Amino acid sequence: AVALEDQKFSLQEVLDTFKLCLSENKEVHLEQYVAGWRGLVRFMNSLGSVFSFISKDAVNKIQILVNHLNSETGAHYVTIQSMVRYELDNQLVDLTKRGSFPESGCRTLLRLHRALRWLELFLERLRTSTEDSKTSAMCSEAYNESLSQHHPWIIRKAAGTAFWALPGRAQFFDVMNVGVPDQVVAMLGDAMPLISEVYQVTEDLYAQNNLLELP
Ligand code: 1PZ
Repeated sequence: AVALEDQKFSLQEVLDTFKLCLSENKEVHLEQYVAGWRGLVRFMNSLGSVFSFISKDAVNKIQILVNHLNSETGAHYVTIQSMVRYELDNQLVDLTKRGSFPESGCRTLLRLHRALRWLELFLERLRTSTEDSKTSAMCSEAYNESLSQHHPWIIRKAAGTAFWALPGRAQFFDVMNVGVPDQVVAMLGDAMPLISEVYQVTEDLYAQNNLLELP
C-alpha cells in the first residue's frame, strides 16, 4: 500500500475543504478550516524543504487549534464564532500585550487568517497570470500587500529568500495536479470566491470584536 503522504493529491481537494467550513448561516467550522490548512501545508511541503520553516509555524498553529478542539472545552470551539464568544466572555485572550494566553484560539487563528489573505492574493495573481509570469514575483507581491505588514524584518527577509526557490509557473501548475493550465485557471475561478468569503466572514467577525491586532 502507498502511504497517504506519497499519494498525489490535487490542490482542488484542498480548496474544496474550505468550501465545507462555511455553513449556511455563515458560521466557519473550525475542524474543516483546520483541515483546509493541513492540505495547504501538505501542498507547501511538496514544493521543497526551503519552505519547511514556514510550514512548521503553520503546523504549530494548526496543532494549537486542534488541541482546543480536543480539550474538555472543545464544544466551544466548533465554530470560529463560538470560539470568539467563549474566549472573550471568559477572558481567555491577551488583548493588548502577550501574557497569560499565548495560545488563545483567537490570536492563533488570526495568524492563519492573515496568511489566508496572502493565499487569496497569490492565487488570484496566479489565476490571471500569463506564461511568462514569475511565481516568485507574484508570491512576494501578494506577501508585501498582506502578511508582511505583520512580520518583523527578519521574517520578511527569510520569507523573501524562500520565494526565490518557488518552482516556475508551469511546474507550479503541475504540482497543483489539477490538469492543463486552462483547467487550473477554471478551478481557481471556482475556488477563489469561497476562499474570499471565508476570509471576509472571519475578518468581519474579528473587526466587530476588535481582535485584528491581537498580540
Ligand atoms: C507557496 C509558497 C509559500 C509561501 C508562503 C507565504 C507566507 C510566508 C510566511 C512566512 C512566515 C514564516 C514563519 C513564522 C512566522 C510567525 O512569526 C508568524 C506570526 O506568528 P507569531 O510569531 O505571532 O506566533 N506566523 C504567521 O504569520 C503564520 C504563517 C503561516 C504561513 C502559512 C503559509 C501557507 C502557504 C500555503 C501554500 C499554498
